[in-house]
Amino acid sequence: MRVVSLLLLAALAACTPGAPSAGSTGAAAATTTIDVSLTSSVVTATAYGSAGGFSPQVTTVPVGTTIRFTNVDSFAHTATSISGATFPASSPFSASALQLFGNTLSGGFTSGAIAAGASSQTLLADAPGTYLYGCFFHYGAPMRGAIVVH
Ligand SMILES: [Cu+2]
Repeated sequence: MRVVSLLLLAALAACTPGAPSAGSTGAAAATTTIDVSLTSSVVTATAYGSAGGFSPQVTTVPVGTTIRFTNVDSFAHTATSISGATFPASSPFSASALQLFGNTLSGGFTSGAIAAGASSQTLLADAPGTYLYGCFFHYGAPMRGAIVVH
């Protein structure tokens, strides 16, 4: 009986929660969360134009990071990519912003409508560059942000 107990303990120790899983290669990619909230928005001048509604408004991450948008507001928003180096004066979005698309920053993306309390798909910061995005519903608020990948 004593031997069986010791074996059981050894087996439990081998699968301690939080231990690196067998077969993992290198460090796991970090995930960065960008909070989405128009309610608590502070409009800020950035190198790309007025930003707001996302926190941080400019997110800087290394290549390989995973990005996720989490809606901490009480109503729906999107995070939708914008091409170009500065925020256009008027909304660049069409209704396609509401159809979830993309899983990399370089390929373009839209979360679709993220309900209150929900999160977007994850997006891989796959290539260096500056990636602008905004909210389909509140672009003019302004509700816009940038991700700088280095
Ligand atoms: Cu919005």
